[in-house]
Amino acid sequence: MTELIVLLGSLSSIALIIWWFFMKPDTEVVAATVNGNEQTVNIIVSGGYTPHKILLQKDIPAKLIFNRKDASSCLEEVILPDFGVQRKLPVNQDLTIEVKPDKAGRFTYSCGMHMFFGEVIVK
Ligand SMILES: [Cu+2]
Repeated sequence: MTELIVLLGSLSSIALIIWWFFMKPDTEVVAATVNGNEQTVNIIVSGGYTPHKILLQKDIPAKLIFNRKDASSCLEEVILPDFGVQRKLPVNQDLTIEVKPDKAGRFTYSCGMHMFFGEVIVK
């Protein structure tokens, strides 16, 4: 019986992974607005992150302005591990997270439970 539960559990995880990587609609990359030596981008947090992928210019300090519309506790925290950021997001308020994109690459960020993901692309 336990084996059956474990098997069903693994099958549903596999199904979730397949859905996540191959079937989830991919949103477009949104570039931050550069203004002098600063770039900003607004991210709406509601059932995930919109835009889902953010493009930042390398070596320009960036302000990621998160506005959480979703009161579910799942999205109350955002983690950007590559930038050493872990912050609580207030509901219906802008919260600015400042990062220094000094390395080119693709960096994943997520909610505190690693359920919703977004991506910061630095070029
Ligand atoms: Cu979550």
